[in-house]
Order: sequence, then structure tokens, then C-alpha cells
Amino acid sequence: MAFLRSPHAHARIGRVDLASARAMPGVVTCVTAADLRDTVRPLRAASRMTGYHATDLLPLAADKVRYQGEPVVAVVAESRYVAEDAVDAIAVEWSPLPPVPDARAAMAAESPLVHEEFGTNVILTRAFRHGDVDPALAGAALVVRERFRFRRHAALPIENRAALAAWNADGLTLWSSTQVPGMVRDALAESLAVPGHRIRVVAPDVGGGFGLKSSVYAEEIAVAALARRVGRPVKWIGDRREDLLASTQAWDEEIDATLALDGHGTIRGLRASVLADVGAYSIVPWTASIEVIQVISFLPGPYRVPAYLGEGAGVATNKAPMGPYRGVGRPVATFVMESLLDRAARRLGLDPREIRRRNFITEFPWRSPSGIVWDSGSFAETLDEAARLADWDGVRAAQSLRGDATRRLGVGVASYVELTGIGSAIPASPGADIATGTEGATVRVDPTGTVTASFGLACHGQGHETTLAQVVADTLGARLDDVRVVHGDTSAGPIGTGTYASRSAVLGGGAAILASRSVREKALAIAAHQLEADARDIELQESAAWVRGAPDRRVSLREIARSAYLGARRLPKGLEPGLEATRYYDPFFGTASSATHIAVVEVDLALGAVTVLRHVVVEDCGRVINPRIVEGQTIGGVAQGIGGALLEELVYDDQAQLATGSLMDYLPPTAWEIPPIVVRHLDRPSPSTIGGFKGVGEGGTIGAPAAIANAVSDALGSLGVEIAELPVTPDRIFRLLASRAPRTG
Ligand code: MCN
Repeated sequence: MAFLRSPHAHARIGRVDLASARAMPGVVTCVTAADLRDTVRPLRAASRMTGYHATDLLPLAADKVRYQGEPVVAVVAESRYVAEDAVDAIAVEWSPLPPVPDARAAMAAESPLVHEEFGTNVILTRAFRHGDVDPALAGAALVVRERFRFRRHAALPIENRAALAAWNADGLTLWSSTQVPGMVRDALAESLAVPGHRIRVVAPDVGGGFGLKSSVYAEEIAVAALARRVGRPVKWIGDRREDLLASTQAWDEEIDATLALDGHGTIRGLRASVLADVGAYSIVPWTASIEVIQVISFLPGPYRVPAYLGEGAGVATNKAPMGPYRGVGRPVATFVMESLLDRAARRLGLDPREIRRRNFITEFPWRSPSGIVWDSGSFAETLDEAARLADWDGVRAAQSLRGDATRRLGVGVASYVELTGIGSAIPASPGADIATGTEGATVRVDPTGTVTASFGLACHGQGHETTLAQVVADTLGARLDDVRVVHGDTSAGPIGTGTYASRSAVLGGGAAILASRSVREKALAIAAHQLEADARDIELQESAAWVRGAPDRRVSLREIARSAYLGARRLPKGLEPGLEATRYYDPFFGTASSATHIAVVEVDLALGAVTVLRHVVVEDCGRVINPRIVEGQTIGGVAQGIGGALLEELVYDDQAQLATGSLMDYLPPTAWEIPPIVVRHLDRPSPSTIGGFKGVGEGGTIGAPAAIANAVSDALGSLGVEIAELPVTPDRIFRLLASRAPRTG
């Protein structure tokens, strides 16, 4: 399959002439939205947010296109080459409309509308209020204000999105490079009106997702609908241009923030107003609010903020839809809060570490101003250890030695707290009907004594095959090599949604522990029966059970399992045959992960270039299942954070045309830009999750941009430059320096 995608950001679709394309040898079918109207129902993401306007998710645009790259015609051919040639042979009569390229301008009364039927481009608003912020600001000894800007960003997984659909008499199998096979199955059942048990969605080895693959996409529905129509399997593999144009995008917010403090640097209040460019549609199932709500939810960070007002608005523009990206909202929230604190510290003559220490939350559980419950947090401890590892004082000494050199050193800190393993108490959006708060595990010992642990999760690089096997092996008492983890297949495991929001260790690990405990209990009962001992006296480890104190009286897990399936004669009286369990886990609120990042940078005043010399992360992700995997997760996240801080930006021009549609223009960091990254784990078990795990998959990306921005501000502080916009490219540094340079002549 190949798509004819809109070349326009905003246009009416007139006559579509498919005749030449259809006549080409090798073309199987060409369809428009009208051809699918009777067989595909639109999907809508529900929410009770005030002023929320849901938009339809359809496989192809009908009547009007709202962003460059939106699919309009689907072509199925014998090969992708033929399909692409056929796309070129299609003639569409476009009637271009004035584009809406800018969120602030889109709020003006005279702006063209992305969706005329709403009568506005503001498609959602949300606010969090706590205490009374006006008097807190009015009576403050110090008030710092800034307008921050975090530019639009691409998640850029190495593997582009792809989907392959095949129908047989039993129903549909869809292979998709998705993070959320469970959500895609449910969505396809609704959109194609097929019973859920007739749909199997498989996410095979997926080459990264970073949040981009955690939504339901038009292309997935299109391949399934077209495969049904033509009676043959249909495959679509997106190319990089399609990925940059038509996958969900991230960030793109402007934040007006005001922080009020007393003379000692204690926070009195925080006010923030966030304007988010959410693109053309509200995505399924997250709505268009996911990024902006997270920014205002998490802005107060790990600090005591007695009065808070956080307001967010999502504004539709003619760009690809906004979606979740590693960290969701928190990279932006952390950048804003940490930058405000550094500005306050500079005005008050305080050490950046000291202002943080004076404001950290120290009592737990703590209810944040947006209603999040922090169950724990190692804020001061991560800060002190990171400062030690980064040699903070050594950098300060080196700075004073360098004086006015043209290459300035800077050191920057960022601390954050992150809600991970989110349970059912925190809905993705008010009133949203998405089962993100629960996850299941099935643990089965087969008659050969090997263990299969299956999950509704869909690992795409996080190493669940290793870490969840560790959890099952440890809890059950099996050899690690005897445990196989199965995930990413809706027909092979319990009900689940997928892998996103740093939830798999907490929810998958929690469900795995519950299921493994059930299986272990039964295995102990069977072993006790076979060994003629009391179950309380049986040890079960490394796939063998023995009587405590009498290691010769032993049976293997294989022998226990065979008995379990051979039935009554081998089992204790009344015990049901079989050796497997399925359990679900809901951590209710979730648990708080935290970390401090410190970046040391060098800024070349002549080139405007920033080099990150070293980056330190000290993190508390609870009980660490696998230190090397946690380290890998953190380093990968920091690499993406460096990209967001210094390089990566999706640039749209004033016609809402993407100017960075290839990797010649959109610049992710390479090995050259990534310094040595030091990661230290604190290993402080969560008080509120089974197993004590806290999530870690996003943290690197949350802390790094803020720490780097603060380091650059530190390097340029004596020149009167403070960073308020990311990425801080050489071009932006030049402009900032030029605007501050003393005039001569
Ligand atoms: N882990 C651990 N000990 C802990 C916590 C976690 O050993 N205390 C392990 C887990 O068992 C898992 C890994 O660390 O193997 C990440 O766990 P977790 O924090 O639960 O996150 P998820 O597995 O739910 O992964 C989602 C998260 C997100 S939201 C994004 S975005 C992201 C990320 O993970 N995208 C990734 N990491 C990624 N890594 C790769 N390679 N590719 C992506 O697309």
C-alpha cells in the first residue's frame, strides 16, 4: 500500500481522478474516503474536559485536508514501486484554504478555522488551582517571570511505522509496529465492526517507539479495511518522510510562568499559562490534551508550592497531530520550573543547589497542587550525589580560572519527580475510557518444567524479555533460563494495553509477582505432597524443591508440573490440576520516580556552539530489577534530551509546510554530540508498589534538556544571557549574544 498524501496544509479536496492509476498494470485498487464510508466507522477519543472538541479518526481524509501529509487516497498494488507510481498518476483538484500555522495567531477571532464546525481553534482547556496565587505573588520579596518556548519535536524511532493486515475465515490478524496492540485491537473492533475475539494484533520486534507508536493510526485502519476489501494481505511500510510528516509530534508549547519567593528563596506561589500547538486532530485514545495537561500537572516538580494556578489551552493548527513522546509534558515542565529556580537563585545570590534544597518536599505521601500523590522521593539525596559525581565545585573553580575566555564553561542542574506506573486513580484525560491503570500477567509452568510468562505489554527496546523473566524467576523460584517472556500479541497473553508511560516494571512486574506467587504456592503444595512434608518446610529455588534441612529429599519443577497435569492421583486431595495463574495489578495512584541531572557544557562564543562535556544522572527508580538495563534506558533518554536541548526541531514555514522533512534537515544527535554519561542508581524501594519498583524509561529525557539549558545560562550568565527557548541552536545563541552585545560606534 502507498498513500497519496496532501501536499497542502489546508485545502478542500475536489474531484479525485483515479482512472489512470487504476488502469496501471499491477494496481489492485485505489480508494478514497468515500469508498470506505460504509465499512469503516470513525473513531473518537472521549474526554469530559471543558471546551473539548473531539475530532474523527478516519483512514483517509474526507472533503478537506488539515495538515501536509494527511492521507487522502490509498493505493494497493502488487509492489510498493507500482503503488508509488500509481500515486503519482492520481489527479486531485485541490482548493487551497488559508493555512493556520501558528497557535497564538490561531486564537484570534479573524483566524481561519481548522475545524469550522467548532467555531474556534481552541479545542481544549484545563486548569489546576491550589491555594490563592494572587496574594502569594503580590506579597513576595522576589518575583521571576519568563515566557518559555519549547519547539516542536519528532520522536524518530529507528524503525518507521508499519502495518500488515491479513484476513482469513477466522478474522483479522494485524501485525503492526505499535506499542499498544491491545488498544489497536479494541479500536479495530469498533471501527471495522468486527467482534474483538476475531481480531489478533501482533507487535513483533519493534525498532523503538518513544511514545510515537502509542496511538491508533489511520494507516493501521486503512490496511485492515483494504485487506478485507481486496481479499488479500496488504502491507504498508512508512518511509522516513512519512514518519516526519504524518506521525504524532511532540512539545511545541509556549509557557508564561511566574514564580514568587520570599527573601530566603522559599517558594510562595507559581502561576503558569501554557499555550500548546496541538496540530490538526485529537488523537485516539489520548485526545489532544496529553502533552499540555502533563505540563500543567507536573510544573510544581519536587517542590513545596503552597499556591498554584496552572492553565493550559490546546490550539488546533494545520500541522500533524500532537502526541505523547518520551517524558510527555515533563521535559517541558522541568525545563520551565528548573529555569525559574535558577533565575531566582541568581537574583538572590544563592547556589542553585541551595535554592532547591530549601524547597524540596520532604514529607510523604505528599499531594501535589494538581492532585498527584507522591509516595516517596529522594530529591536531596540525588542532588547531593549528582553534584559530587559531576565535581560541581571543581567546575566552579575552573570557571573562575577561565575568566573571559571565548569558550565559556557552565554547569546546570535539574531535579524532577515523575509519576510512573500510573494506576486507575489517574485517568489519562478526565472521563477517558482507557484501561491504562491495570495490566495482567499469565505465568504457566508446562509439563516439561519450563515457564512461559505472557503479558499484554509490548516491549519495543526496553528489555522486558530479560527484566520480567528475572521477576518471574525470582518470585516463582525458577531458573532464569527456564523462563520465557511473551508479549506484544493480543492472542497470546492476558488483556492489556501495551508499553508506554514507564509502566511495565510497575504494572507488568506487579502482575508477574502476583501470578508467580499463586503458581509458587501451588507448586509448594504439590512438592509437599510428593515429598511427604509440610508445604511450609519446602524450599523452591532454581527450578527445584526440597525439604528444608534435607536437600536430598527433592523434586524438580518439571516433576511438580507433570504431577499438576497428570491429575488427581498425583495431587493433594482437592487441588485443581494445572500449574498456571493469571493475575491483574492496579497500583492505584502509581509511584514517584525521581532524579537529578547535572550537565557540564562549554559554549563557544564565536561559533554559538554548545558542547556537553559530561552529564551525570543520579536516579531513584525504586528497587532496580536490572542495573544495566536501567543504565541503558537512562543513557538513551539523555541522548534524546540532548537532541531536544541543542539540535532537534520540526520547523514549519508560514504556509504550515514542513521544512525539516528529512534527516538532512532534522538533526538528531550522533555519537559526536553525546558525552560520557554517568548514571548512579539509589535503589530505594517504592513504598506503594508490589515489588518496590518505580518506572525509569522516560527519566533521561525529562531531566536532560533542563540541566543543559541551565548549564548554558550559567556559561553565559556574565553576558546577561538566560536561555528561555529550546533547542538552543547556534543560531539562537548568536541572536541572544547579539541582542546583548554592547553597541559600538
Ligand atoms: N527497570 C528495571 N528496574 C526498575 C525499573 C525499570 O530494571 N526499577 C527496567 C524494566 O524492567 C524495563 C525497563 O527498565 O525493562 C523500562 O521500564 P519502565 O520504566 O517500566 O518503562 P516501560 O518498560 O513501560 O517502557 C516505556 C518507556 C517509555 S514511556 C518510552 S517513551 C520509552 C522507554 O520506555 N521508549 C523506548 N524506553 C525505550 N527504550 C527503547 N529502546 N526504545 C523506546 O522506544
